Amino acid sequence: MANTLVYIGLGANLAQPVQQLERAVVALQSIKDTELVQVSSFYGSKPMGPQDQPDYVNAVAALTTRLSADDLLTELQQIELEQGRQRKDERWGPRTLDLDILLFGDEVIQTEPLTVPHYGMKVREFVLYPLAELDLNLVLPDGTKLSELLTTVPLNGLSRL
Ligand code: ROI
Repeated sequence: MANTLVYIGLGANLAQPVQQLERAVVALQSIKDTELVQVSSFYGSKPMGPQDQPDYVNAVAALTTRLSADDLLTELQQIELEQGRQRKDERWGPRTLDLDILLFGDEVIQTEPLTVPHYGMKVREFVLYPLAELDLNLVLPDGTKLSELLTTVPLNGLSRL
């Protein structure tokens, strides 16, 4: 399979989130048939969803992979589980580690486990600003420019750590 450029969103708000993300970055480097290309700064962000949970630490990583999107998802879920993620997590509740496939090349995927581009990415400051650090000229599969999204999505307290 050819190499695909993939963007992954990283998020954590429990059990020392900065360390969770640092550990996750190391784990990303050991995924088979995959190379870590770039990691954004880490950002502090206000919780989207229920407010009675700690602030998040978020980042975005770029990978190239020869895996399929499904196989990459399996690898990412394995890393989440190794870092104590409880799969029964309430929807939009706190988590030790969340790894989301934001973009998988320019593919549009709508299967049971996987929606790519990530359904929330266009409105989430904690995705868009770290992504812009990696490639401000990024264009989504539907033609939307990242630089345009940034003008419509405020920082909402997002801060580079
Ligand atoms: N809020 C922030 N700030 N960062 C996240 O990564 C994040 N992830 C989630 C929900 C619960 C929607 N809120 C979040 O899954």
